[in-house]
Amino acid sequence: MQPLAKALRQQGVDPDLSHLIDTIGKTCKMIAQHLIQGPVNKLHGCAGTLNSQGERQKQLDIIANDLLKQNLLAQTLVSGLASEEEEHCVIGDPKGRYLVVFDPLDGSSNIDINVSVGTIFSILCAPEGQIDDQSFLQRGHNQVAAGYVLYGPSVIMALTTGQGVDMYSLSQDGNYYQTRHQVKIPPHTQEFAINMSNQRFWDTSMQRYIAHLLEGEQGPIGKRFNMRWIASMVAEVHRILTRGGIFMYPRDNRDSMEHGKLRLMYEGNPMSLLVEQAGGVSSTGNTNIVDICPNDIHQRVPVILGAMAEVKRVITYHR
Ligand code: AHM
Ligand code: MG
Repeated sequence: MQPLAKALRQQGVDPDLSHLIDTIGKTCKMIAQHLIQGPVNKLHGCAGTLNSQGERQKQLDIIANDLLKQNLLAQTLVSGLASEEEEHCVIGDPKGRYLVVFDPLDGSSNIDINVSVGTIFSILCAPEGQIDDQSFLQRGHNQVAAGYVLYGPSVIMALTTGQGVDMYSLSQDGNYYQTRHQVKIPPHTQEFAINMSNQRFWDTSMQRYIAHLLEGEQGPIGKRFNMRWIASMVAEVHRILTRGGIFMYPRDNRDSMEHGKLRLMYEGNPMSLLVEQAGGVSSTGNTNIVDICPNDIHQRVPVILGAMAEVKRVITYHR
């Protein structure tokens, strides 16, 4: 099995970019240790603070954010970073080539029940001049690398540098080894993921699509579907990259949900690049997510991603 650094070298990835990915991998190893020690070190539960979007922060959200911030800002390669847990971008080295965007601990409502969570990251090239929030407002197509680290029974990094998707598992020797190469999402699926408790809030296109799925063999789609909902996007996308499926977090008519729940920069874009690089599709229902020109670093977006044929079917319901 190839270690991460060697695999990236063989793919011809820019050594600076590899170094940055390595730094993220090492930081995620530290985050994994904090997660393992969480109950013993009394790190479960809320921190008693809200993030800039008014969401309750968990203690481990803050620890993961601080570790990523500290380790990335120590790299002269990083000219700035944006995090789901920070109101504005944080400025790094003025000569740095890269911007790093991350959700330090996605699915953190799962921490206290010991269910999988993950770190999602996206790397962009830094534009010329002074870095501010505007510098990060680049389309998902611009990402030079994107991935996640899933903290489950194993710690696994899924990564794309625009040459397909590979997976690396953290070994007890402290290194990540390539355990899957050129992952592909089957175009057809019989497994969907959506939070069904929000059904009454969805728009009519989503209501109709899910109603038809639930009709199974007798319905217009003509096949039976299984459902999963982990409430941890990293775990859902990992399942889809591993055995296929479709994941949906649509917009709905509740207050503040008119653009969905998930964030374009921290969740939508990196996951969409991974899915597209694995042969899947990622859409809002109307637009490819990586085509969206962001207008705010914390912008939200409806997300429908996974098996190509199934996502295309959802798009036809939106028309
Ligand atoms: P978070 O970034 O605050 O953890 O929220 C994102 C998470 C996703 O991982 C997951 O798909 C979704 O929220 C679950 O939401 P819900 O609890 O509404 O089903
Ligand atoms: Mg998140």
